[in-house]
Amino acid sequence: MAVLPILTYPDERLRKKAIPVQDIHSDRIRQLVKDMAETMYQAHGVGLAATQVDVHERVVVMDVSETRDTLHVLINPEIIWSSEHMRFSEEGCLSVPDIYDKIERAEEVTVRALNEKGESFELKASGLLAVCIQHELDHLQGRVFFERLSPLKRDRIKTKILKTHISTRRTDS
Ligand code: K1U
Ligand code: ZN
Repeated sequence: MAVLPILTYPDERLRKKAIPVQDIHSDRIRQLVKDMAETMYQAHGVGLAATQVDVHERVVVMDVSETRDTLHVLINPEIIWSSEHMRFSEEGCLSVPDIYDKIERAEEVTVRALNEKGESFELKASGLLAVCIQHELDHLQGRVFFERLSPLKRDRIKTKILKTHISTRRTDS
């Protein structure tokens, strides 16, 4: 297994739209899932989308358990139902370090996906798991969480990140 480098905003590769996995039973996908899980656990995240490790196929791993022993693997996930009821909750992102804000999302969702064995399953989620599913599926669409904020808030965050990005690049050279 390997810990993979996580892309950070404003890397343009985070904007790429992921395509469905075709070769679900391949060693490549089996290894990708293992490496993504290791990367997520090592980064202390509750989720990770393949986009974040520069693989533009529809693969997500998640574990919102306190004991860190309940891994969910979602291949070719699609949200098939969202509650009308919305809820704000605090989000962060491994690809957008040090930025946190309250994002409004559906309180409950049902996702349909394939597991590592290629079997189809449905998962109805609420709470942190529902937030995580929506956050990760946004990544697969090339979207990061703060782009769901108002244009004013989004621009403030972008400016803050770009300032840090430019000053870090200056001190690197
Ligand atoms: O995709 C990512 O960048 C991972 C991200 C997913 C996330 C899920 C739900 C809410 C916010 C973000 C994280 O894992 S952020 C870090 C984290 O460990 C965490 C976030 C919320 C609650 C508990 C932990
Ligand atoms: Zn994220």
